Amino acid sequence: MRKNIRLLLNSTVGKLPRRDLWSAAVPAGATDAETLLTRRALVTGITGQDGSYLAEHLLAEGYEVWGLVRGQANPRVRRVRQLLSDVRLVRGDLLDQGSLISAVERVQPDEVYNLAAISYVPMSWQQAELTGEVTGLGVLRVLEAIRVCSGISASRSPTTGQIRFYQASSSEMFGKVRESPQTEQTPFHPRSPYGVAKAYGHHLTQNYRESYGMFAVSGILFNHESPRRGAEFVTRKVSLGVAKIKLGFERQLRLGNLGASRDWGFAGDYVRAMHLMLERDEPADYVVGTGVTHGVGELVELAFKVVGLDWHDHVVTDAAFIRPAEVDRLCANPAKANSELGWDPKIGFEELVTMMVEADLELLSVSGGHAEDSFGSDAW
Ligand code: NAP
Ligand code: G4F
Repeated sequence: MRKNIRLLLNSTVGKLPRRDLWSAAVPAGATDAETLLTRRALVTGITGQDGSYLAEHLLAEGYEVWGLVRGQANPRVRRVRQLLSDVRLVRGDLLDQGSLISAVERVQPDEVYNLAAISYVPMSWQQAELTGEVTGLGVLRVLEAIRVCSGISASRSPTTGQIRFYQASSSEMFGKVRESPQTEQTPFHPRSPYGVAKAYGHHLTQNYRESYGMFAVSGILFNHESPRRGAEFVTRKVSLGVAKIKLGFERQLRLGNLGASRDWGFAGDYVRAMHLMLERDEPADYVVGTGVTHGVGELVELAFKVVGLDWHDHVVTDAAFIRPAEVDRLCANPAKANSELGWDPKIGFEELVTMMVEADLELLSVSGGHAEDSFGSDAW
């Protein structure tokens, strides 16, 4: 296991590639130049839920964190600047190969976390080609940027100083599940253009590892939520809906399939697993989830219970939210992450739902019922 070491280096090793410096022994008399080295991470998807938690985690671990941001006037960038003030920003878009090469060249990262995606499953039917471009081919473009900037080719293997790569794979790849619970070996049967695009990114990450010897890994993460979750996802839609009803701003909550089940965990726990994967001596893929599954109906019942209301009085099912093809039930077997990474989730389902409802009650009380900014009030 690598350590997050800070080395005091003299000028003779100051010219080595950054990654080599981590494994270099501190030479005698190393204190004279006193160059303090910090590991450097580039995070795509920094404006999203996971990007925010990962950035906080890496900063706390002593990293220099850079976030890739896109667009001419992306409103979420201002929020990142204000609230993750220690994160440095670099422009780039997963649709634009040149921008990714420039970003990797500029940042010279030790680690790249590719969290950027079109991540809302229903949107992937409405904009299937765009989803394929961003969520699928975007992975290829990030890997190519790393490969080109590192000078890796079929005939030139990476050195010990290579950039490590994390890909945000998804339990949506299991789709119509072949077995339960799902492990790293469970075959994929994706049920949406999003799931298909993620499966492409997953296989490509394995392929770059096998073809070029790159340290490239995928975390197959099951659903993870928080007060920073986008308002379009069911947990946040429910926590916001419950808070609005409790505070008298709304009377009804319209939902789709209450019969589906998910393995829901807390996003703050899951970003620790991402980092641990890049700390390993050998690259490998890991399933990350709690191993416990709950129905959407259960989620709804619990969230209303937190504020002392009966969900039957407020929830309406609406065919508009039913998907063309559904993933009925997901449940992780996180045994490998547990034994090899020493990873465990700390926050359970009840605590998570209560945290989200309470955060939205506070957010809406302060804002007078408005939640255009879909992030909750916890430090955002
Ligand atoms: P999220 O909140 O939806 O964030 C997605 C991020 O992708 C945003 O920062 C967005 O930036 C960025 N993005 C979208 N299109 C882009 C493009 N063309 N170029 C550059 N950036 C772009 O997602 P999340 O919940 O944090 O999830 C992070 C990753 O994990 C995603 O890849 C998701 O598919 C995957 N995942 C999530 C879960 C989960 O339960 N949360 C489970 C498994 C896997 P803008 O602000 O510019 O739009
Ligand atoms: O919260 P969801 O939209 O999440 P979904 O589709 O499971 O995808 C999330 O988790 C994946 C990991 O498995 C990620 F890869 C992906 O990026 C995303 O973060 O829906 C959960 C369930 C579904 O079965 C859906 O049909 O809730 C059901 N549902 C019922 N009513 C609803 C609604 N989902 C949404 N978004 N809105 C509803 O009104």
